Amino acid sequence: MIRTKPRRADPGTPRRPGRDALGAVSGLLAAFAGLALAQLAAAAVRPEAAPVTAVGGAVVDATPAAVKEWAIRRFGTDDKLVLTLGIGALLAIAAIAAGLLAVRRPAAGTALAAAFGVLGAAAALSRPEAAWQDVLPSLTGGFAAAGVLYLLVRAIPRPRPRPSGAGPPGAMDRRGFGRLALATLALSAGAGYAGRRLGAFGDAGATASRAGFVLPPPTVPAPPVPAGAELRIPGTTPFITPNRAFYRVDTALVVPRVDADTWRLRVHGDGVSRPLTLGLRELLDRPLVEHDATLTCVSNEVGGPYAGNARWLGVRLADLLREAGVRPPSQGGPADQLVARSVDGMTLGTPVEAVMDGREALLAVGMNGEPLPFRHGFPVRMIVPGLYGYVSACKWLRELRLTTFAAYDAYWVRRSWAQQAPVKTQSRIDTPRPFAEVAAGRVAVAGVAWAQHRGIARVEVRVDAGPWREARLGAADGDDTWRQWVWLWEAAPGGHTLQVRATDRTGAVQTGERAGTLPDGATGWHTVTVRVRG
Ligand SMILES: Nc1nc2c(c(=O)[nH]1)N[C@H]1C(S)=C(S)[C@@H](COP(=O)(O)O)O[C@H]1N2
Ligand SMILES: [Mo]
Repeated sequence: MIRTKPRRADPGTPRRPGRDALGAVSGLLAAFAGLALAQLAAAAVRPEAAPVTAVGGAVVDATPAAVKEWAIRRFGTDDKLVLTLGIGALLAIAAIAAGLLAVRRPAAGTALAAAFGVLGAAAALSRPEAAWQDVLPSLTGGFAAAGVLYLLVRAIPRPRPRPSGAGPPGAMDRRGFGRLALATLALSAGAGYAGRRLGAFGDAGATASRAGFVLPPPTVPAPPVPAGAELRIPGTTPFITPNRAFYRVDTALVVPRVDADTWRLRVHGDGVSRPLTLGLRELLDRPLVEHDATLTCVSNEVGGPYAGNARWLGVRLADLLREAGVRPPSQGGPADQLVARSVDGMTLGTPVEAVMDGREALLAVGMNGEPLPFRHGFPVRMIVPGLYGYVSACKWLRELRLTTFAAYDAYWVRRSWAQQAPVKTQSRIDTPRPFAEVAAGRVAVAGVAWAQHRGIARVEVRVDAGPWREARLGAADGDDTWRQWVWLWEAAPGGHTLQVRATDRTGAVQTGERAGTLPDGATGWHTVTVRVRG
């Protein structure tokens, strides 16, 4: 019998789309298997060496400041999630491409898969603090993906022009491919799960060291927060920011989990006559100071959320530096910059003069009565009242090096941010919210204002660019914290624009000139438009 037309359901019919679809599926499965095995390997080597984390970190480091600012504005604290999802999407596209290629040229397709492993390994090696073993997760993943892709593609049913003809070795029917695909999925899921368990096991020491860390009582307690600091206006930021609600800004795609029991701090560099290496217990042999201070990020736009206020507990940094023999530049010391380095290789440069001028610059271990949360730098971070976080607030601290601003640029300075960045006076309207609709009559306009280490002397509000009206201030809790403020507005129906400005205790009025966050912090008056119902 002569068949002129193949029947539609004939499984032996040579049809490209079917093979391409299975090739794409093979590519995705191979990528999944590779990532799962890489994750497992990273749990054994170092969490930061996982391929997506390493590539993500390299992308963060290479991102121009303007793009990073855009990402922070656009995605806020979700920027890390967006980055990871973006890398995942690109990887999926590459995996499909490798699968399609492998259907046609198995050697080329598998080579492409392996090449991604090499790319990940290169990214891992380029990270600060990288060691040679950091290539292992990506290489493991790349070669596993290549192997899986090769096996899967070989199992894709071949077009067989003669139903009786034997296929090439290794070719199976569709069910064979399906079984192999399922086995790959199961093994990858197993490897991924094992990786998570192993990761938790690897973090167990750090988790236990934090759980077992009892904050010593302060030698120098802070006075209680004055009762009047909290104005209790609905819709405003609380005076003390709970740790859970405290903003987080850092470049860490995996929060470093440092074991306090093995943590060491090294102090060395120019003008250090007695270099120090201290464990946590030794550090805490010194007097402990409690101090309230507001931390703000240079990336905070006018009216933005990257500000928080906490009660910190720690060792006076100036005393520790003096112990090491350091003198500030004003007393003839050779170093004007203190470079703090974290366990994940971040560097922040702080003026030695500011740290030693008498302000409560701390190596903090406590935040609002608990050990620092991992996200906020456990076991030890720096806090220097009056300076933006990126030039002072090193989390997961591990080294303090004395040098000069002329000799060394820290991480963000190399990315076009200013070397020196004292906090600019700012004020924010928390209520009413932008574009809110409020009833006519008395409306509480309220928020916070900050000018750390200078203090807030006055806050004024104006409506529709009219005269400035003085707001009522919450009680001051020193000069290093923000102050709440409220102004009662007799709101008339219609659309209105509210603006706020603060004056610091040196008498300087917050400038209305608008400037972006780059290179040393945004300026301008927070402006909120509202509608008042008649
Ligand atoms: N190790 C490390 N420390 C860091 C950073 C970082 O990326 N890595 N970011 C800094 C910046 S820009 C700010 S604003 C503060 C934010 O501290 P928080 O996340 O505890 O609010 O941490 C600073 N310390
Ligand atoms: Mo920041």
